[in-house]
Amino acid sequence: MATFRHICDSVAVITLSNPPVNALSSALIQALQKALGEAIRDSAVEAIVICGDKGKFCAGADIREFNKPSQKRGPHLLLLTDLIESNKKPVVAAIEGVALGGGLELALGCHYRVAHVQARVGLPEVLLGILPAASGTQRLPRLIGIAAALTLITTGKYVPAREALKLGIVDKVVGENTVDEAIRLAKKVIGQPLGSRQLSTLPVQCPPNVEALLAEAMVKVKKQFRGAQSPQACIEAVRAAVHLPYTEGIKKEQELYQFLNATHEPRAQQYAFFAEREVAKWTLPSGASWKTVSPQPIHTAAVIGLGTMGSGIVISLAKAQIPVIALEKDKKQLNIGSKAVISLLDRETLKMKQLGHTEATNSLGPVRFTLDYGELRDVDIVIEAVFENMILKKEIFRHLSGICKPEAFLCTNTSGLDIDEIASVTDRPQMIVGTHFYAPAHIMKLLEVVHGRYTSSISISTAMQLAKNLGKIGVLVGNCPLFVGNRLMVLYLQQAIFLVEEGNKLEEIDQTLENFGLAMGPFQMMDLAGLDTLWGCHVEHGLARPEQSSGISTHHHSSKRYSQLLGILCEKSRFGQKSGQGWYKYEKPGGRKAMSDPWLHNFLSEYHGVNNFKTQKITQEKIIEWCLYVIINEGFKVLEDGMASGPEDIDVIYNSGYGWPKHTGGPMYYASLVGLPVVLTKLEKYYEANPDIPGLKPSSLLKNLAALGNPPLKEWRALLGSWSSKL
Ligand code: 3H9
Repeated sequence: MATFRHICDSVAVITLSNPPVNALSSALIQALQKALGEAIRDSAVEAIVICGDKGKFCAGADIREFNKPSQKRGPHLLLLTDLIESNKKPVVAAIEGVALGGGLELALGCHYRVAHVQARVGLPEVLLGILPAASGTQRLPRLIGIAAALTLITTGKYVPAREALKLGIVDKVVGENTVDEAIRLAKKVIGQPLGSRQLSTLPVQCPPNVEALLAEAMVKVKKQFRGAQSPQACIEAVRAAVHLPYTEGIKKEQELYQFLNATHEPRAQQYAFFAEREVAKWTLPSGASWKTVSPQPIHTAAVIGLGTMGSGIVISLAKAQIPVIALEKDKKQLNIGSKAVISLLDRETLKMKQLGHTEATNSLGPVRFTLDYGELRDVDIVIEAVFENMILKKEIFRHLSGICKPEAFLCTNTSGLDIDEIASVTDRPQMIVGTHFYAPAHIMKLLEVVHGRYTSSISISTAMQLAKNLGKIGVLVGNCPLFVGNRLMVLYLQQAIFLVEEGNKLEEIDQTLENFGLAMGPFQMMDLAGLDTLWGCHVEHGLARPEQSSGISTHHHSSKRYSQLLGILCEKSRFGQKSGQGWYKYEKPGGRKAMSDPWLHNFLSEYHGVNNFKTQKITQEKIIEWCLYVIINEGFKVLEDGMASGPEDIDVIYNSGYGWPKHTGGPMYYASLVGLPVVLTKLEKYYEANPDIPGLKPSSLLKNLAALGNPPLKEWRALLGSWSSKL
């Protein structure tokens, strides 16, 4: 790992080299400082170009070093950016691949920036619980203005080169030979004054309403990243750029950085970052793993069923340039489905064009609609996305067995049905995989890849690679009822319903959990998912009784507590957003804006009276424990059952599929943050008072780990040798 320099005429080229992404480790910063010093001192050198090895400029500070004590981290990148900027010889950044975080800050210290057309730039520090602390919050606003800088710094958005050019972040975009072009530019500007290129010396161009702009940004981030501190700190740092000279602004930036570092957020977010990458490194008990088993190429695909899920899956495949055949059962459904797909494709094409992807012109190319199963004969993969009904799914898979080529993988998008039962009717059980997409499937990042008893390692490898190709995070889980995500979720939703039965206001429950950081409270989430779908799921998985009897107390069976509320609301045609009323009311069927519904409140007070429920209003703190600790507890049970490889898998599922706040790391990380003994004690207390709710019964794994104190999450697996994945 080093930087090296060579002289091309009078230009020194310094190459950052630290595979795989040229992250700025302390060693690399040190080497860069040394190479710069040499180039500055060398009288034969009149200009300098900084580029990255292997087509990647730099992905920023080395995140793996963040937990090192700061005095051991070597020279600070901030000083280096000042050294570059104050240098009398022009310095040009040649940006290929990425210039992210500290990588972009380094480039902003340079006098000029040339980018390859496919490069992306951004300041994603906020997504790691910190802020750009090598002058990014001070230099970027001076370069592109307050409004654009605020957006980039508070969202962590990656900007493609063409957009970066429009914003003024880079000076030139080239289709090839980025380094050569940077050398050309460097030669051209030798001897020219650099004053206007030294960003730290420039004034910040402020619109007259700058305070209103900052206040608006604050309101937005408080809503969007509820409970997270780094977006707010980012805004404070930009405010400093507005009101203070550069050196004072830098002091404020450093102060805010230290403040954030003293909170749990950076460690939680950085854990979440690495967890996302860890889950791709799957291993099966047989020893087969991502390293040893190659995926089969997927050149063509088919999707069966063009409802909400199927349409989204078609779009996902089309976006990944995989030609797809979309099949429906009859003309009417095909007509409805194809219209939905075409309108989604048009929207995606427009979005891509706005992002500067000119090649996204013929978005309809890869999709073909059909009623004829015969057309699926030669596809490499079929993804079934029909209604959640085992008989129907078996019929389809039996049919596919007879039609598809023997090498075709057959996947089901079931959200919880038994993969083995589906596989049992096929001629190739080893090639049956669960691919559980999340709605809307073309947007949500998560893909649960479900491993059935017969699924081969090649099938797993192929499905995991497909997830990657679709730009998703594939998480491998076992074939248990509802798999992992929904297995935990139904218990959480049930807890929330129990609270309403005890007289707590559903709006308060939603608000409390949203304040904790969840993207949506449980009742709004249920309305979005559809109460009829959830009711069916609750009945199917033993969380409710199938028989319905409005108003009559049927909330216990075999000493297990149930709630029939979902079913009662469905009886009254309150299915959630789609029917315009559910737990909330909406402006129209399909509306999104949830409004408190007086009818529901009257109904609930009658319901309490008839059923004689004991009223138990609880505090916000208890709402959080009561609802979230069942997720954690069931997470431990999933690990105990070997249905997920590790706590990271559960956290990634929740962060990317259920709107869990990443600044707490995920439910399992959050448990270690609260302390396992604390979580255990609370669960024991709640279970003692509610022995009729099995979800509250502490898992043995949690008990064993809590008995060891609060061991770091990374050590859980080693501490409990007997716990092993049954994937
Ligand atoms: C920062 O810069 C702070 C500054 O303001 C200074 C403050 C003082 N460090 O994602 P991939 C690893 S904060 C260390 O699978 P892709 C990653 O773990 C930093 N390692 O590939 C993985 O390792 P492994 C701000 C890093 O092609 C491998 O590289 N920067 C870093 O899909 C490949 O990664 C960011 O937040 C890093 N900075 O995507 C950028 N980045 O093979 C974060 C990656 O062992 N990174 N690795 O699993 C990314 O967004 C993506 O990794 C990137 C590549 C787009 C670069």
